[in-house]
Amino acid sequence: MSLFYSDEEIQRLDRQALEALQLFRLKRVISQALKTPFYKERLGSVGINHAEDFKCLKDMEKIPYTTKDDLRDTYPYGLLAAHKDDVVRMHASSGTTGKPTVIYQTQRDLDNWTNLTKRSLIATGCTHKDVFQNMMTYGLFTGGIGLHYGAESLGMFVIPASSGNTLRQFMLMKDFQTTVVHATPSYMLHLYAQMEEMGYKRQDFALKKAMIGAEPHTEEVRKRIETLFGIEAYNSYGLSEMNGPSVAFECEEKSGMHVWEDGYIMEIVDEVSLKPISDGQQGELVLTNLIREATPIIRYRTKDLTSIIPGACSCGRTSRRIQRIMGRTDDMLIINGVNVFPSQIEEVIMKVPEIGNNYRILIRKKGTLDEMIIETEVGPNILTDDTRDLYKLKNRICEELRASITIRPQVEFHEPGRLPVQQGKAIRVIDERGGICCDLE
Ligand code: DLL
Repeated sequence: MSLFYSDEEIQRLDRQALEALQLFRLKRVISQALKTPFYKERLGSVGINHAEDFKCLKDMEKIPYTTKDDLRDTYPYGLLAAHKDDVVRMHASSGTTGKPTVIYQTQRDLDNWTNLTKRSLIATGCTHKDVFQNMMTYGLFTGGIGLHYGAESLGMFVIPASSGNTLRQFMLMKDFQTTVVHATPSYMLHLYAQMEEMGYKRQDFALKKAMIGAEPHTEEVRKRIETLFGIEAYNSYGLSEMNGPSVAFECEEKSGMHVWEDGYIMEIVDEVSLKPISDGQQGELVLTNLIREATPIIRYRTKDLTSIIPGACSCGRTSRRIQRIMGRTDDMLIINGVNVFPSQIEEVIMKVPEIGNNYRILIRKKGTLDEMIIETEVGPNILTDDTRDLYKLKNRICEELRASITIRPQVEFHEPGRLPVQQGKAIRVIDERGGICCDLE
């Protein structure tokens, strides 16, 4: 069986051919991994001392998981499997506590990643005729640089605007007639909220598409972005440990994100028992990078919760799709014993037309009990400042939240622009119970 395919062919391989390719690449990753003391010990503990000891994909199940702590414990060079002279770049996680998790890439690794980011942009219908304004942060974070090279390689006109400076973003969008933007969903909503105040209107722009990712967001937020700007928005998923963006991306069908399975092996496991679960069931996504030699990472526990969408996509690509990430195992809130994911709250409030584009969830102790306050900005659709009407609206939202999450939080309204906005990933949850501020990354 040939293992050399064009990029078009590789996205449409049947399962048998795809798995043969995955096995071939995985053996290569294992022989790289065995060059590091960490994996030599880990893989050795399950009898894998040479790549040849690994016979079939099913053998994966024997290999222990790799966690973020493993990456931190081996900082800085413990997982480097290439010669340092062959490394051309590093990236690091955006974590706010402890040591960063560092990933190294050789030129070949970067080329492989660029191929996937280019493929992702093509899957959303982008072409070399598009003007691509990249509003993701450039730097150690992978969002900016990651898609930058894919866009250039596709021949797009790239504006490396990076994040922040909203006024300049508008100017660039107008003067260069940007057709595609890349931003976090929260920044897209912030952009819209600022547009009028900064002297711009939708008609000034030629925008057609937005690539949105790097943070959890609901279908309601996507719809908002699409409606407000009159564009199509595509969900993009990735993490620095697996390179960055373009682990999974929506195609033009927008019915789940295709995991580029020639580049990554995905498993979905029960987040408690860590046993594999069947398609359609929600669990933790575990990923193995098949296309990186400098930093091999096998069976990485992402902590991201999703499920595999059964069946084929009508676009014809055979790489399987996952549902949008509904949260992380570590961002589940426990409020007076009830489990709540921030995405459940977003889903409810973003459906309310009177609610603006920014919100946050505050949790604190009141006596011995937990108290949850949802702070939202009001939007331009609010037709009243009559306190009775506002009270009724709050009440309605509280009831809808209770129906969804079974607890009744307080809701507080703020003037547009009052709640803080982050340049990178949105901080939606302020948990004051332990004085910890947890972001939604
Ligand atoms: O956020 C890489 C990226 C950049 C993805 C630009 C997409 C676009 P990290 O900073 O390492 O990498 O954060 C990774 O962010 O484990 C998820 O929890 C979250 N995340 C990323 N994309 C999505 C998404 C980049 N589309 C962590 N939906 C991941 C939900 C996302 N969560």
